[in-house]
Amino acid sequence: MHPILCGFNPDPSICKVEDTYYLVTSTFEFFPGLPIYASTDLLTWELVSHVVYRQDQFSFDKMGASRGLFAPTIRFHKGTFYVTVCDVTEKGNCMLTSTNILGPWSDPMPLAIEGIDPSLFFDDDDRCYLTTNANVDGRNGIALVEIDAKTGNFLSSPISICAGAGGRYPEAPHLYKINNFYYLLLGEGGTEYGHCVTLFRSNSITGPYESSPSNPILSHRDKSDDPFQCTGHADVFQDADDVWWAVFLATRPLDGVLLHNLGRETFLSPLRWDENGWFIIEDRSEMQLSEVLRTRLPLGFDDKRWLHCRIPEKDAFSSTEKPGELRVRGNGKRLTDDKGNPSFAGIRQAQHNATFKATLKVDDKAFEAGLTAYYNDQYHYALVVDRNEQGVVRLRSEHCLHGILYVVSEEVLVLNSSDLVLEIVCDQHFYRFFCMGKEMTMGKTAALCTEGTQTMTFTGVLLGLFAVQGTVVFSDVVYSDEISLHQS
Ligand code: 6LW
Repeated sequence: MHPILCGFNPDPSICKVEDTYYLVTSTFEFFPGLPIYASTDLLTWELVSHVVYRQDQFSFDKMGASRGLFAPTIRFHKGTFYVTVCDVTEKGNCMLTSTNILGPWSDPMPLAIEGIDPSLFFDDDDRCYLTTNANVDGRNGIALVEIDAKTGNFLSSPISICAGAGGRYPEAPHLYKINNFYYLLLGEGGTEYGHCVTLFRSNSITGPYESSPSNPILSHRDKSDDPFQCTGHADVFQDADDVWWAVFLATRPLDGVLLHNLGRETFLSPLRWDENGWFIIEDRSEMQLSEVLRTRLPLGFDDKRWLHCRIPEKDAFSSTEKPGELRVRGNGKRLTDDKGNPSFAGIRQAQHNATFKATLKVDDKAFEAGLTAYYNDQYHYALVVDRNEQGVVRLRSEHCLHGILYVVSEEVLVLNSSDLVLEIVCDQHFYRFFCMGKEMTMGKTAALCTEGTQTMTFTGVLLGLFAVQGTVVFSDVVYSDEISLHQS
């Protein structure tokens, strides 16, 4: 197994159309939502579009940290792409469709059942079934219901088909029909260190489902020394040579400690079938990375990888006449806001060793703007440049931990140039912030890890830029990362 989408890319789901694989992952409160990655070789992935890119598809404004859009599933049937997802903040389970992977995507159509992780399965007779984690008649587990694929309307009553193999939170159900068996794949054990993948099968879609003798068919819950942890939430598929694979999520914790800051990432591993028609997910941890996984590119502002916290105000980000320059307008909203739309844009931190650099132009108007290592509104570090009405420019280091904002340092800047080069350098131990090559502050990497957050969170660190007040121009933005040797 090895990562194919590094950094915050959890809950992968995949489908193949002709020669191309399409993969979607969860994005929670971040916008645009539900990225679609495309590949023809399973190693090289390009972010080609997003399922959620319009203001009117979901109400992002009230999506708190790690709420919003959970666990999409992508399927293709007879010319149409279907993405099912749960908006845990407002709309619940719903479905979006498009005949073109690049869109336009429909508005969400409601799927009238509570629970999370909705997934579609099209049977040989074209009937469409929804499976989801749900509580039906007091039985918690996986529910099945036939739906009208055009509208999402239910054509039957939901029934409970599986309670899992004994782990807590049976979820992430995916149904497949292979050699006349219906196979049901689940995530169980919670998305943390007890996470696993389990498998069931039946001759009939409605069950009874028999548990695989090999369950769990993938788990690192007893492998605390493995560099990859929390393996679970899988989707399986067949490649052009009829070889079966799984995509699933896993984490890469910091060296020697079960803490992870990069979020849950997407991994790939082949299936191994046995003579009784059961499969497991091959479990050999390796870092097989193509060069393209590593990013050392200056970032254009039309790069699809930029993420915002909720939907930014119209015109918060605009290009200037000069290529490579971005104008960012602050609206008074801060990185600490748990609602609304701070003027923030970030890139997934994809490796433990990474840098993010940008030049901020200090002109003669008041503003407040800077760079941030942002886990969420309650956990982030920032280097803030603040110019007041009198023209005094201050440089401030902020640490926000457990929702408490500390100003760690503040000093008046004597400017030799109007172009301030700001940089974040990350490793396993620290996020270090630099201004014109001088180190200004550092924060512990361990403090921006999922395990330390006081509410349950599911995301990963983004490295980015922001403006709070005034309008500023950023240029020469570069993100780069490096694989540490022990994993190559
Ligand atoms: C998602 C569930 C899970 O809904 O985590 O690991 C939840 N699995 O399937 C949030 O990503």
